[in-house]
Amino acid sequence: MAALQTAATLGFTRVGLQSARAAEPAAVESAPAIVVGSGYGGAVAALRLGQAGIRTLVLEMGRLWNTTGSDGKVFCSTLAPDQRSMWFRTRTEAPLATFLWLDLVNKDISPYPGVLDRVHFDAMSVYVGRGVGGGSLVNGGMAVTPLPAYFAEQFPTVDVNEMYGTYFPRARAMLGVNSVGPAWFESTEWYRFARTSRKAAANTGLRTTFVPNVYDFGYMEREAAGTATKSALAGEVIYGNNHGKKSLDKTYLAAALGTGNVTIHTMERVRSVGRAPDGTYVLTTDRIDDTGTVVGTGQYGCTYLFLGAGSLGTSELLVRARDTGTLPDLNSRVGAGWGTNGNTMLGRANHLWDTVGAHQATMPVMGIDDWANADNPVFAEIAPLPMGFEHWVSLYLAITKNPERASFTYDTASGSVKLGWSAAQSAVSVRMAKKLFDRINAANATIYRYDLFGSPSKVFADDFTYHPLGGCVLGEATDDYGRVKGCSRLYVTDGSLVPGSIGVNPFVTITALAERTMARVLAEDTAP
Ligand code: FAE
Repeated sequence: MAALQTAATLGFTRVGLQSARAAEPAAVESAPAIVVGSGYGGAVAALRLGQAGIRTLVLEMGRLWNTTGSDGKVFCSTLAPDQRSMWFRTRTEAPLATFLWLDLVNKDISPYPGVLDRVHFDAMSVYVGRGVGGGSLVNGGMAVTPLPAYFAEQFPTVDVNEMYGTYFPRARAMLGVNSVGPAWFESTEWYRFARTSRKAAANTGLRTTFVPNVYDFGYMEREAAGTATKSALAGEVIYGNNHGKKSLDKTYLAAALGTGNVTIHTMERVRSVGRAPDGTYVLTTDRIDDTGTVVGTGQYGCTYLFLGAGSLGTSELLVRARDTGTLPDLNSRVGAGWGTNGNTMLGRANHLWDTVGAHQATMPVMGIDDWANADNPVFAEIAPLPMGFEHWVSLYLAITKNPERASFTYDTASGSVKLGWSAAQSAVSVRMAKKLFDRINAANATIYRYDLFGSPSKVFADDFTYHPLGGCVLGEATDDYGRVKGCSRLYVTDGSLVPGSIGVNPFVTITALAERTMARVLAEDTAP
């Protein structure tokens, strides 16, 4: 695979087009195709365009994570965060705010384009990855294929057989999905926490299931044996993994650059999208430096525009474009259908004899699968809490079937895009998670932990999500293949296509849908 590099203008024609806006630079860099964002949707688009021989520029607002800091590492660990951890913050904002109600988790840091962002809206904040690879840099690597029946419920116009026969397998193969060895799982201290949660689930009569991951479990076993540098076994995850994880920069994006047709510009945030009189797309970007200062403005032109800026990024760009009139033909479903995938986090306190281990791998490999329970469908990921000491806490990220949806709207006064999600909508997820975990506590004579999420008695973290989904839902804001309605040659390939819920961790679905879109678009839309 080719090493990742960025090049300022490699492969692009600089043409002296008339600027669309007087205040902007006259020079416009043009490429046949532009991809905004380098997460799952963007990476699939870039690779398949590059393979088709189409010169493609990827614009990414975050950094390329390939240089080491003074500690010799590219990423910092979750237990000792520094400036590399979060996107322009003076203090980290980890999902677990406290431990024993003490502010032990978060640390002061200097502002820097760090790898994890927490985007705050009124009643919901959303964690996203920033950098070449998007969410793949910070996520837990859980590579879960949804149940066909639920996929079909969410995407009634998509051919399920084709998805499960072609696009899910293609996505999993490209992403490097593998599974923990069952024998090693049963014996290693690093997954004691998962076995303890499995026992509590079994005592309740609940089913658990192994969950595949993109972390290389062969590498992890070598970490445990002391023959490889520790990453998942050294507390690395939400601020990046220095080893072991097949993030997109090592899979799709490396292959995309290897085609010779793809270039990535980093630290360049697309601010607006419009159209020139000839129908080509015109993008304006802010170029930022390591202090976050805008040091320049870019203008780009393309024939084919692919939006892979994630549910938040793509929804924001399109809502703004519609409501400020730069793309007035976008329909009213742009910005709608957003949900949290029903995310709720919680902790349980185990009995003293049910230890979870001082040593915990950061990659989850097991979930409690109660999705088939029609009264209260929940899939709960058994999450690690690697504090480096025994704490008897079982942590979970519950994915509930919350039907609530919200919309993004453009606020003319501030020029910003708002999300209309309310606390009452999160309460629906909490009720469902509580119903399941009340059962688990009753069966095991255990209680919740009250000390993990800030305020004195907060049991359920209902104010953030890892799984923002929707905003440009397939078949509503777009046609059935991600072609944006009202704007020819404009495509969405990321999580904004998923209507707010998919029942499992979402990146395999996002990747497979992007593969499906690219196969169709390259066959039908880009032919000469
Ligand atoms: P994403 O990966 O978010 O990529 C969007 C990219 O666009 C980012 O690199 C942005 O910096 C960039 N961008 C945004 N706006 C602009 C702009 N205006 N101009 C230029 N660039 C822009 O989108 N999912 C799983 O399936 N399994 C897991 O175990 C899992 N764990 C997670 C843990 C954490 C802490 C987090 C935050 C997420 C987790 N997720 C997990 C969710 C998963 O990472 C997420 O669904 C995907 O990354 C979404 O993919 P997209 O392609 O939609």
